[in-house]
Amino acid sequence: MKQLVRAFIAVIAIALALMYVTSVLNSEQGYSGGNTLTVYNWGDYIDPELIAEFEQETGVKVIYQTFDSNEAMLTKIAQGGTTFDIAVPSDYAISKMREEGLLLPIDHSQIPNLSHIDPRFMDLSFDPGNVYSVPYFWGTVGIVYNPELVGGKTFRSWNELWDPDLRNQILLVDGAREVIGMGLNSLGYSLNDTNEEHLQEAKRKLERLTPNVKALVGDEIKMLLAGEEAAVGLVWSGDASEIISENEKLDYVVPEEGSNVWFDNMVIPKTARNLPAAHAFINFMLDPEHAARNAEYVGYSTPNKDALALLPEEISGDKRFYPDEELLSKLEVYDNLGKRMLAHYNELFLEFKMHSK
Ligand code: SPD
Repeated sequence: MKQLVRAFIAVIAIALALMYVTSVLNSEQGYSGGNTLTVYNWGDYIDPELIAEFEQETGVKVIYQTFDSNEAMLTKIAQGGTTFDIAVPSDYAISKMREEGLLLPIDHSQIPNLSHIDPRFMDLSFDPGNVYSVPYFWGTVGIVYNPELVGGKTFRSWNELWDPDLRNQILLVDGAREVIGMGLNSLGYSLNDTNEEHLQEAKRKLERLTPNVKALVGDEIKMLLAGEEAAVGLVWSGDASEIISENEKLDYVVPEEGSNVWFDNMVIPKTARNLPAAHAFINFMLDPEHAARNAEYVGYSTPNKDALALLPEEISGDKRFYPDEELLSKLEVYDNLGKRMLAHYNELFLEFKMHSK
């Protein structure tokens, strides 16, 4: 019995010694949350080799989870019980998270690579001074189409989506702001409109689009359009760029009535456990060589001016995905419309989805 007790004490002593050594090593590296970093990002939105390189360089193990809409991400972080160190919300969602106290300030002194970001993408209205967020990717919302499947037709206006010849030919990105915004823009209203009559008018107009809607989809939209399963899509520009690189017959246009310009930024949620690793990850992703590889891999537009300079001219010079100031000045950023109005947009979108089934 005594032997058993001695053996038990020895095991406990070894375990405690190991825990002590690990904690000393971790604190020397400054990683108070253990040697892990939990990243919460959109699906298909990072080159996985960069994650592996970050792990190798820092010794930090990355736990990677994905979401498919700002709304899903917001709900998950707000309800608690998560330990995300990094998340990648869009503009209006960043503003909402700031307002709800869900973000931690970013220590700029730990992000020297911030100097590579084009000043045009800094200090935007959803996060003045970039206190809580750092640019990751940006883009527009528009129409991707396959001229061969629509009799050689090209698109200039949102209203062309209502053409009866497009019956069951349109795929829509499964996003409340994108779909309701498109409905509002097609009527000449702002995609941030909160006038109830305008919203009901957009709702009725969108209901008339349903015979043309084949489905509302997530990341599969790229595979379906490149594979010619549908002729037309309402998409984010980065997805259009990826689709076109798979199938060069397709083209992308931002409609003349106006559309959305959006910004996805990295943030550190209140749930973070490993602040040094979170800052190290942001800085790593902002390194121009890493940011350029990431942009080439995912197909989205980089806000990193020194990464842009490393990209082939066929990417950096493509006005469809790096639009000029003239087009940008006609586009709107989604506003944070406040809790009640955002919930109303989501309701209208859900009703539209029910109608589309
Ligand atoms: N598959 C990556 C999708 C990222 C899209 N972010 C755009 C959000 C616009 N509000």
